Amino acid sequence: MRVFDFNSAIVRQPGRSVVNGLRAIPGPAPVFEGVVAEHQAYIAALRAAGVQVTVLDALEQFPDSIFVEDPALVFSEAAVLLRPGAPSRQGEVQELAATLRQRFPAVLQLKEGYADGGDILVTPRRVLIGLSARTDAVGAADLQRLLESIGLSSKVVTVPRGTLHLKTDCSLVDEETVLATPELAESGLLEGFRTLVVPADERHATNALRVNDVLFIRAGCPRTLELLRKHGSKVLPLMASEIAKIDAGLSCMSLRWFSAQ
Ligand code: CIR
Repeated sequence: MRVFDFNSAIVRQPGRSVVNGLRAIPGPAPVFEGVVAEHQAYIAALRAAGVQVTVLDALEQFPDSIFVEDPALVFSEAAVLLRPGAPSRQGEVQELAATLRQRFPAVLQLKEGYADGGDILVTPRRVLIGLSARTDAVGAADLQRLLESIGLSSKVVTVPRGTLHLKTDCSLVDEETVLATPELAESGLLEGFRTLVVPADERHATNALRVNDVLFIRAGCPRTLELLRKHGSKVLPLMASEIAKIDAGLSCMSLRWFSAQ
């Protein structure tokens, strides 16, 4: 089974508070109805790709809770409750716990430090854990220990300064290939992978999402689309301009896994 073979996913409806989601640089707030439209199209794309999607209710008290990828990490054999680095997001973990306990044979829990799911890139060889403003060395070490307990090897890398998450700057395209920003491609961090480098003016295209045979990418990135098509990827452009106003992309809106049950 490939690391991007999925038949199950969890997403969470955006609350009206999503317009107050965290962002690194001040700017216009997203329009709620626009976020809802992007989210609905995303769910439809997951379903069309063959994934059964569980849609959780909105949580108004957590503006960023639509980004379910950050408080947890899931594999077929276990889920891991993480410790998000942003104080306003830490309560999202408990809001996911019961749903994960119903669906996974084991639910592990990060005990110390901080780690966001956006900093974790699962590749066929190993799991890459990015150190960032949200994931620290203590959290990364604790996560490595938990991953080892379920038979997964991992490597800790350092995300370029100013990048929110590791996966803000890269995504797995296929078993051997990663889509990356010029800086990440040059950093040596993706050693062993073929890199497809997005043009500098389309760097927001790097947070793509491979689901079974389809690669979801940000709409409005024509040169990246061409690059990926030339590479042989089956690409599905999806709108993400509203969620991008709160620093989000395509991977962050779901937790995905292959359930043998
Ligand atoms: C945050 O800053 O936490 C949210 N506004 C965006 C989270 C995006 N998550 C992700 O890419 N995994």
